[in-house]
Amino acid sequence: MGRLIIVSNRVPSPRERTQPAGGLTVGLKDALRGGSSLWFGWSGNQAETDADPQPSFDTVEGVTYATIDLTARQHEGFYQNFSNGILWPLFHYRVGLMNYSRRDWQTYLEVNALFARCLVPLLRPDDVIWVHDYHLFPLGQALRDLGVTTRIGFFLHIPVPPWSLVRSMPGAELLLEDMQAYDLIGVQTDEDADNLNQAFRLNGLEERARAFPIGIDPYEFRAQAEASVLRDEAGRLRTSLRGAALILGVDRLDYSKGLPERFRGYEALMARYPEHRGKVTFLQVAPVSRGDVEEYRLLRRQLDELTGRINGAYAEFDWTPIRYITRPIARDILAGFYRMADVALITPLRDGMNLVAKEYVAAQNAAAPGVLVLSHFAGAAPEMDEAVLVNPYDADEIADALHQALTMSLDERRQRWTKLDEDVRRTTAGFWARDFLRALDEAPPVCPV
Ligand code: GDG
Repeated sequence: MGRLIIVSNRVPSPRERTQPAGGLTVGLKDALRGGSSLWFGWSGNQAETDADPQPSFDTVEGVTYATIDLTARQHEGFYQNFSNGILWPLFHYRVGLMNYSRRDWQTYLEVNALFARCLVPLLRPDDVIWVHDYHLFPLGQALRDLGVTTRIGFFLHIPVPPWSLVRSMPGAELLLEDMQAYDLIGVQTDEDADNLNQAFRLNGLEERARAFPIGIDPYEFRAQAEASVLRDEAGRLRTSLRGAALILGVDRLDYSKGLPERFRGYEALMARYPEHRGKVTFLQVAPVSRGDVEEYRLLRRQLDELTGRINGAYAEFDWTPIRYITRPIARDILAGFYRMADVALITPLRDGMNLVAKEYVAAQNAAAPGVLVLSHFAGAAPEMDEAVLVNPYDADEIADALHQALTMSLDERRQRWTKLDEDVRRTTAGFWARDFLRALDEAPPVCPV
């Protein structure tokens, strides 16, 4: 059997155990364990010259991690400007936030070609290649241009809007054409697959997209949550709540996560359901990401203001409605907070999947589970219709959902949670990776042997 080659922009550092494990890392853990395999991507470090970098290698538990450095110019054009400043907002339906520039498009293509040139010498003829995410749309074609004929699959972790919106980006047709180099394209939901296939069709291209919803490792997360509620930090949180119900939000500080809308929803709960004042605390953990980008600075200012306004209006001398933290919290502490939370409030305006929703379900105590309030626009929503689903743009709907969750009977909570938990345990990260790789193996090859 050939090796599995994973390519992603960032490569998880195999020796840094404290790093939070995303769905990608967890899902691939199983797939990578099988035999010898290689994970290729950017090191996170800066190269000094424009000459092609030499990959650095590190092998841990049978997996070889090969990484290359990028220059400051490449990093800025490819990663910050094109990937995060153009593709990220566009694919999250926020075309107004897209800052398009042709120069960044050129750098994006240049770095994808560089990835291909550095990867090709490491490949063997029977390898299977799996490319991840929007940073690397053109990589498959760049590899084919260098003569790679093995199977290449692609998985997109973010949503896909309809073609009428995607085409606002100059050159979108070219991206689609490049994607024809992949034997199979995985996306998170049926809606994403329909949108991408429609885009292919309207451009006279072959439909290659299928939904493979990503999952978590629920057993590992549950164990972590069970251990974590026994820690000192969980005890301190419990004591500080003084009997108040806990509503928890956990998101990277990103405009796709609907944080200002969520805070306004909580504000509407305070205003319209005064019986909850003093009896509930909303804890929002939102570690700062991409802090050097203007849109993210604005978002942070908006949240600072909203938190101040809501706390100023409703706090008592011995109670604060919102606790808002912009630093990350270690995973083995956070897992216990999930288990303690009576309600998880997860209301992205758009999200590829949203693993926090699945982690919350996995962390619950079966005897007294909490309630998941989830946005219709999370990729997780179609699978999780036992959650209380909300339109995140409607503050009053969020308030009603919170009231419903806070007053829900134990019977109903258990019924809803049992179904959610069954699903989370069935569609794990390991299942996702195996399912995709099997489909890739069976897909009609772009380069028949
Ligand atoms: C992309 C797509 C898709 C968050 N805060 C802390 C922390 N986290 C952890 C969570 C969870 C992960 O980060 C976030 O996962 P998401 O799925 O919510 O979001 P993205 O990072 O945007 O990921 C997304 C995903 O890819 C997989 O395909 O679901 O839609 O955007 O695991 O627990 N972890 C720690 N401290 C924090 O403060 N330790």
